[in-house]
Amino acid sequence: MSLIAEQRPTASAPRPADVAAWVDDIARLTRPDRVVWCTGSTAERHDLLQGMVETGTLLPLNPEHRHYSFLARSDPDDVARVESRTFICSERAADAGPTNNWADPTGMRMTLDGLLAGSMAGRTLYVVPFSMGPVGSPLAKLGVQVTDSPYVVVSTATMTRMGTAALELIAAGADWVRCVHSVGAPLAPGAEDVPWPCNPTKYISHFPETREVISFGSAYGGNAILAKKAFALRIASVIARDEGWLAEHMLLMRVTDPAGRVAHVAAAFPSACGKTNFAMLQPSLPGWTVETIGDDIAWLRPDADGRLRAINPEAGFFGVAPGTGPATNAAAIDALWGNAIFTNVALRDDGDVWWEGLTDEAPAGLTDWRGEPWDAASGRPAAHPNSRFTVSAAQCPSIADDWDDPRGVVVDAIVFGGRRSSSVPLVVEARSWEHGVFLGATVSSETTAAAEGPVGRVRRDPFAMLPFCGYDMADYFQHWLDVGDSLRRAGGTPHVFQVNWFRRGPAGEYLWPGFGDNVRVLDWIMRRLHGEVGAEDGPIGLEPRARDLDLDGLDLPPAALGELLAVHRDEWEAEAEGIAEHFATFGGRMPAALLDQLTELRRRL
Ligand code: GTP
Ligand code: SPV
Ligand code: MN
Repeated sequence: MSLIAEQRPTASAPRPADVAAWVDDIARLTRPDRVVWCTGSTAERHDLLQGMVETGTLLPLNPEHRHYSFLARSDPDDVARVESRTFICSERAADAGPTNNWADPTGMRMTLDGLLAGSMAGRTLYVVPFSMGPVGSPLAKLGVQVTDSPYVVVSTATMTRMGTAALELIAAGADWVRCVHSVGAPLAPGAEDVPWPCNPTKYISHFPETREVISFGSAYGGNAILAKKAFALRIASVIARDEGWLAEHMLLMRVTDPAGRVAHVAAAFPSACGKTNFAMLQPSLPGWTVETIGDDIAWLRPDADGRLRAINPEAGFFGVAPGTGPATNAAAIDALWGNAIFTNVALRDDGDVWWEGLTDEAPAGLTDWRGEPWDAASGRPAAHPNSRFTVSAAQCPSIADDWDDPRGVVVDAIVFGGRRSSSVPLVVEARSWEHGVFLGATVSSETTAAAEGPVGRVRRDPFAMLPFCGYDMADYFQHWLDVGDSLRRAGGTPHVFQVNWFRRGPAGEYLWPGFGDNVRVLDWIMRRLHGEVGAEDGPIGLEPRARDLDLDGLDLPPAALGELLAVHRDEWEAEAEGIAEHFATFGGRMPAALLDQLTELRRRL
């Protein structure tokens, strides 16, 4: 018998009345067999992991290869975020904007009440309190998730500061975000459970005015670990709008050059487009260091001195496994030595994990992510393209010593990137904050396996926030402009850059080596911050002169370099057309400053 059933909250843990009343309401609706308040203790995590091994949700890996780590195989129909089932239920449809699925909050609550009625029968309802950001930091926010998934509990324990400390702050009167999650798979008495309970009907619903999230039917990633995208981006972006800060889909890093100069960089790339890799970059240029602060989400807020300060609200990494290997991301590989949960990767016959890109050759005797013997000739990947690892940030060798400093770091540069085979050059700098906001508002990228749907289609993904902005995207653009105004009044705005590691040559090959060599772009950025290099004022921004890039030791044919930096007029006329169509979808809410930027782009072309 599982130890879970015997677990009881310690007598000292607070039970804030408002949380308790909310939990009671949900328990009355969902009818779990028991309610457990999580404390965040190691013993609690251990019991949950053991319980999941007993039910078959987790497979323990061979401890000789991977200390205290586990493999989860999801339902094959529950493998990524489902944007088509993600709803912003603002009181007015217009406030969700044209990029979100809006649903009437009253109707949605009725639908969800119907689905949640009895949905936790036979299961445990876990009460999971957490802090996004260092506990007690002025930049942090609190939340409580109730969930019937122990996998979500242990994932949240890794991804956030989960436990009693958060509850103590709530008991002392701090605001908190309500997150309700059910996999939607009630168990009849005596019925046998499946390893990955979920429901074909899925809803990930957000109520921005009341700061609530209700998610039904999925246990995967951002659909279920509600602290992450649902709270720290969708709800937080609304709170940030109201409070004058920014909740962003950004990595956060500290870069130090050979002269010892330090810069903090926040960079937005769409899902599975290289944030984790960039955040943990191992520089190929001597004398440089990159320290990781965050790999997916950053909260940025003007401080009392008018500087933009940022924290990573998370405490762990939920990283894309495929493509992560010793050559591309050694820091992530080292972080995964133990205490990790892998979801939908392949299993080796020696009890370790494997995925495409971990080694050049697939080992013999693999079991694929579905649990079937893998046949290389099948043409199917052994690991699901959106398979992930969940591991504590503190385990990452490149993590900054002070990554959890409650004061955060002052951001010097903001970078926007996307996955584009053509058109977008390696790097350009924005001429102004307004131009920087234009670069953010026009980010485009080929879609990846991080969300349901076709992969490789170019779409506009403004600020890499298309699936994550909790309100009207045009209002969000205006908010970025407003934050810039307040920073400027106080002294200055960060420099803004646009990058693209993914431009391809005639044979479809990547022109830029990427990964550790992306430090060469950081080098240019650093010298721009210090006013040491000039730039060409080109049609799309301030372009590097080839001679200013440090390409020492790089085997880059001149033609490839030329194409990496090229701005082709015909391609950009088409881009401008695409941007005009993109902006037109926002109608009258589109800020004039950005329409002016588009006019300026066309004039320069
Ligand atoms: P989410 O967690 O989904 O938000 O994604 P992410 O942006 O953190 O993605 P991640 O860093 O895990 O990137 C995943 C993919 O990008 C992998 O397939 C990597 O191999 C690829 N990638 C990352 N950096 C580079 C690069 O510099 N060049 C190239 N060509 N590919 C890269
Ligand atoms: C993303 O899709 O951008 C992720 C993974 O970071 S998830 O948490 O599932 O949203
Ligand atoms: Mn992400």
